[in-house]
Amino acid sequence: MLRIATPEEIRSGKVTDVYFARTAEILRAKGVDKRVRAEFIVKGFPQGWEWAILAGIEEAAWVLKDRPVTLRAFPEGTPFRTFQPVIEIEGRYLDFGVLETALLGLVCQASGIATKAARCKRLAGERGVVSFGARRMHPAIAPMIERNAYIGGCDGVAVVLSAEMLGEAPMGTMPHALILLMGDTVAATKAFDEVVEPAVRRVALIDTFQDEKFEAIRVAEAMGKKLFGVRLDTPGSRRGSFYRILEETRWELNLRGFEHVKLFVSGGIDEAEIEQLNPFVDAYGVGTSISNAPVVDFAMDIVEIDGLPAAKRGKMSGSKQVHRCGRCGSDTVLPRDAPAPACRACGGATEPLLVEVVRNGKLLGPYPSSQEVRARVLEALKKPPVAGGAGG
Ligand code: PCP
Repeated sequence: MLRIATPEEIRSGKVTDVYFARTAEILRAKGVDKRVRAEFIVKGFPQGWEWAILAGIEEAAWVLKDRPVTLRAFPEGTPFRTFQPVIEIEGRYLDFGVLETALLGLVCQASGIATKAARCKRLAGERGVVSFGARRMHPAIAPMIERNAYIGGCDGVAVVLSAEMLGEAPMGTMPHALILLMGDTVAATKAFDEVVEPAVRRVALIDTFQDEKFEAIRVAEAMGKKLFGVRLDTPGSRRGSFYRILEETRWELNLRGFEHVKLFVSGGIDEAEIEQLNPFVDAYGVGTSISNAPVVDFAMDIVEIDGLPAAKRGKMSGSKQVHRCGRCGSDTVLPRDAPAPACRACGGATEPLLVEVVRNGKLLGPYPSSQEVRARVLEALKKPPVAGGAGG
């Protein structure tokens, strides 16, 4: 058996920390049934990040669907900063409190993956970034991981089911297994070319048996214009300077007229490697660093009870709205019903970011496609996301 919760078990509130279940039991026994507003904020990002990309909203909305609650959130794929209420749930506590564990899990992990993908894509620029990390995580959540990698900015995902759910073609080259079983890099590449549909780009893996430079030349000479690229997944024990290996491979290919052959690298790629290898790389396969991205540490906190401001120590009470300047990206946090302000930093017009996604259990659609969310993220990445302060 697979030790996974079903979607219905999650929606029913069974994936909950027991103290929430006991809280509901106590409140029911004592007849305490109050309306609350609860907001999600982050006090600090992992690894010194200055912003994060909000993700997991679509799934959170699905979990809340059909409960008499209202969900307001920043649009999925919006960059945000610490101490900003990016999600607010309004309803009777007994109608959603037991879902806190599941809701936090959805947005914490999704936002971490989307943010890491966005950071990698931002550094890679026009170079490709493909999600290769499903193999590091439980397969039941591969589509979730790769969906968030994709909306964060990855150009494609490797897993067949993930790609199918995104409405994209899966992306991949060839594994070492193919070359080992065919016995030779050129033989494997030719077999790939003979068997796989022509729409798939021919990218030969060139680190299996011999030196990358000589394998690249050999496969380029054998394939000519048909060869789209070569992938270097050089083992760590052989890398020495990966930068120099790439530089040399590029040089030798160019010298022989194979300028068209792209260089694709994978294995242990993270932000630092992207920055370092960019001069020679056309596309990255990024695995663990995206699929195992640090989570964004959201907390869900009550800020209003029966219409009155109420919050624990260290939290600002009351329902809020976040107004983002369309010109400079600065944010101003105000009480929910305060009029929209001009930007405090530059005087520009602001837009409210918290919008209703679920109203009284009804999903307010249509929900943007993954492609639309990804486009929003890529647009935001063109300038430093959320340039201004959090306001408040
Ligand atoms: C790639 C590489 C890494 C995988 C992808 C992701 O696999 O070897 O192990 O890398 P990361 O998690 O370090 O970012 P392949 O080269 O396709 O591996 P193999 O052919 O050996 O299965």
